[in-house]
Amino acid sequence: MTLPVRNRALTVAGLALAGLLAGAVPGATAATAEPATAEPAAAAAPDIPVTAVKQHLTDLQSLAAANGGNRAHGRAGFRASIDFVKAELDAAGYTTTVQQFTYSGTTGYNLVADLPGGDPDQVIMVGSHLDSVTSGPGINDNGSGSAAILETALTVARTGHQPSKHLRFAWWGAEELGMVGSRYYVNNLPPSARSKIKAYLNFDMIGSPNPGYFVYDDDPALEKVFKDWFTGIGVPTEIETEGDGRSDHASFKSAGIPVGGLFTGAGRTKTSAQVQKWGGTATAFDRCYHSSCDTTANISDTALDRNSDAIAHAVWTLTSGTTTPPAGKVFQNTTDVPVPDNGAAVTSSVDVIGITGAAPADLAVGVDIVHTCRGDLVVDLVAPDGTVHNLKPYSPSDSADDVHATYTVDASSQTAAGTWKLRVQDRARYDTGYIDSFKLTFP
Ligand code: DTR
Ligand code: CA
Ligand code: ZN
Ligand code: ZN
Repeated sequence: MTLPVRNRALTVAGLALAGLLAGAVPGATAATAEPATAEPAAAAAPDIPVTAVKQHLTDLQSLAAANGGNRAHGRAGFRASIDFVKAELDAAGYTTTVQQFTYSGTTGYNLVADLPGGDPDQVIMVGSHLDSVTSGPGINDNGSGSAAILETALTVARTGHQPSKHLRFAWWGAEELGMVGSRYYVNNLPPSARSKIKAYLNFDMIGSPNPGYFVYDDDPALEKVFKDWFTGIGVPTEIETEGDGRSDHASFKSAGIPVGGLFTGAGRTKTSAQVQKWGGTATAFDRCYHSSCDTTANISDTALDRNSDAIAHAVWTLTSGTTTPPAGKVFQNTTDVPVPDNGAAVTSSVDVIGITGAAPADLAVGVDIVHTCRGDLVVDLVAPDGTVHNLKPYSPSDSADDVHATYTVDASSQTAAGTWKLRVQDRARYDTGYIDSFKLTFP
């Protein structure tokens, strides 16, 4: 069935967050159908003093030392860490909740802290896992992220920052066992609460002693907030390629929530090109990863300071600005899928949850395919009920490369919730490529 399809090639800029960013970040390229309304720029975030962040690390290390040498799931050191962070936040006026779960027979905990106020229908979440491995105190992994977001939360309270959106922080349990705590949190969120979370920012290992500066590339709009900040301080960044699925942002991403974050590297070796870019040595970013030497001596103060300030910038930017709802709810799959040359069709899928009723008559279908001679390709959107919307026909005369487009599809006769698939088939020999990303944006 061929449908009227308008191919609007837009720069992919995280449409769902455009409404959050358009007025808040000067110069943000908000790729939306409507011109962004003029909004006051976000107030600049205050500096986060790295000395205060390091003091939290010292406190966490002391807690490990007093409780068997670690802060691991199920151990006394982890519960002591939860109690320590909770006490700081309670004193600062946050509404805190300790969520309990069980994993491998032992009790685990998540600490969630809400800043009173802000639009309850637009929640910006900031999280880090607080647990360590059993071999040591886990100061870079992940005291660094935990301490940085704690000091950011305390700075928000201390400065009396009143964000227009609701700000929520979380310290996860049992990440080292497979993102157990954050997955428990997301899975136990009612769909109505889940859909209110407009962004989740994850910080896991942000003070590595031989640091790289990596930005998660899962959501383009969130990626831009961080990249622009680092550009502003003259620090080059790279996209984070080691982490897909390897920290707590995966729990949120799999629920269709836009995610972003920062990372300074773990056990991998810094390349000579990266040494040229960032300094340091062509050795592991963190030679004490998951080791007993992951102590307060295993921290780059410069990296911890820069990343703490970048977190504050993102929090101020994303929670300020208009109270209008964001442009839409995005479901995206960025896993690369090779397209067999002149072969069987392949698919990339997204699970749409938290949206009831029919899909819209103007469903935005973002397609990114890297492929020489795109004319070889037939591209379809397959709805959960099997209905096929042809997005791009086989067009042998079109020898240009790649498909970077947003199609508008009338999907109003299909139900929104369910698994939607982008189906791609290469109908001619010799040119090859892969599906780079597939995105659905619901108004
Ligand atoms: N899994 C994390 C460390 C880690 C490895 N790669 C990434 C990428 C992005 C964030 C974290 C990580 C841990 O051991 O806690
Ligand atoms: Ca700072
Ligand atoms: Zn970690
Ligand atoms: Zn770890």
